[in-house]
Amino acid sequence: MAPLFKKVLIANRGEIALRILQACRELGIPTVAVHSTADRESLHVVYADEDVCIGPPASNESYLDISRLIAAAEITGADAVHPGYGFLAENAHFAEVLAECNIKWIGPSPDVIRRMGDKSQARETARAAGVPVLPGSQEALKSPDEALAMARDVGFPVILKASAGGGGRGMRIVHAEENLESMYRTASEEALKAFGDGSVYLEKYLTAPRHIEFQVFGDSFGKVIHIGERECSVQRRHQKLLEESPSPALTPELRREMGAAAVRLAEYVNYENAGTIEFLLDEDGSFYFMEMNTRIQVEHPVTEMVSGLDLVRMQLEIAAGQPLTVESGLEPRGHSIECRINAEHPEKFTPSPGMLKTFHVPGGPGVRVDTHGYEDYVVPPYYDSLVGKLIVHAANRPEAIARMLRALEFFVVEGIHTTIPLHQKILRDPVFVSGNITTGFMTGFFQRQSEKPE
Ligand code: MV4
Repeated sequence: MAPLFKKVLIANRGEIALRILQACRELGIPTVAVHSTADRESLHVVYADEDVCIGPPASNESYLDISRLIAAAEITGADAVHPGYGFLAENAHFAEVLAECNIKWIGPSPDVIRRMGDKSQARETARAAGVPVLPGSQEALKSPDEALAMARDVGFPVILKASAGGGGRGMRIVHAEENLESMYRTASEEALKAFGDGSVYLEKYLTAPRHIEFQVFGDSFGKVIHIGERECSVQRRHQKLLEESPSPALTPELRREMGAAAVRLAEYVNYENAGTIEFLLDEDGSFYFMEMNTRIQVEHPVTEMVSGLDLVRMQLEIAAGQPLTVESGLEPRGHSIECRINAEHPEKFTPSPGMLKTFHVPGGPGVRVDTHGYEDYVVPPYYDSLVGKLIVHAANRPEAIARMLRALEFFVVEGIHTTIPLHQKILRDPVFVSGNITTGFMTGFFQRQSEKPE
């Protein structure tokens, strides 16, 4: 059979560029790597069939420069582009320009990207699709007075969120009326600075929810499925540290209910390709739509481990016009955990770029390492500090924790600091082990650590 595409250009770097390249290779699709001058020695460049240098280290002049990416696609004859995550993955304009150039975008339509990219509009879309949302504003707020009236209506605490945001920037939790006006102003200013859009909306704030997200897929024939959930409550400064699937909180009934809600929303917007629907799950079992991500995510491997599917391969197949061949409602097989291995100082959480003087990756049963790192590779200081992801799969959660502790011990990195020691402490934390993890987990974890007798 002819390959799905003539040539796929991978508009990304690091471990995800390598992950996409692996999927293309298995499907017999030739690949083009693009790279900045800082990434010449990166593995995605080494393994790609062709590579194009697209500019200096600064992302704005390389991985974020649409004209350079289009030029790279044109000179290599690529007929499709996979954006990975981050960079231009949720840039509707890039998707439009590619369409104009007759290059297939491996992702959802520009209209859906735009609609879900505005978080306040996404909330309204979820409500219209019959998916529960928290009490709050229907549209972006127009004034501090409107915010105050709305907050009184839903009751404190409330949370202000940037419409153009996501991931915590321009976000403020407000516990009392007297703080609302000033926090509204600072949230809006922060959003304007960060996203060029100062719009802010408001929701009732849940104090101890779980962050649970559903993997969805749609094909070009209108079929939409979900592939279960990921538990992502272990975050620090709105950066996920560790993810798992299934969530220890979900019963098969709740999984069916939340999965059906996720599918309903994706169907409502005629979603095509891979997407993620984020929910907050309250202690009483109620769940609420939070955001939709219109890309493949960093944590997709835990879904792959418990479903046995190759999500990147599915993205390529769908973009090439093939139908989905799996159904919703797969029971998760065993348990999977992912630890993000970041080049950063374990206590200060500041970046720790530099040369990997030793880089021994673990292996053995149920262990997967997604990384672009190797011995003597230099982690450049210009990009995200993720150097790899360690993923384990085992029969159940306790065995997955034990397997992850073993794999972390056998993951030897010298030359830079990493999050490996932090993960070892988290996996031994009694609250983590109990599975009773909420968005406040890391705050409580650091308190327990500081109280520990040494
Ligand atoms: C919330 C919330 C509670 N109630 N929204 C949104 C962006 C995300 N990174 C954090 N967000 C939250 N939105 C309402 N209405 C709590 C959080 C939140 C959180 C969510 C997941 C994991 C860690 C978190 C830490 C603080 C706040």
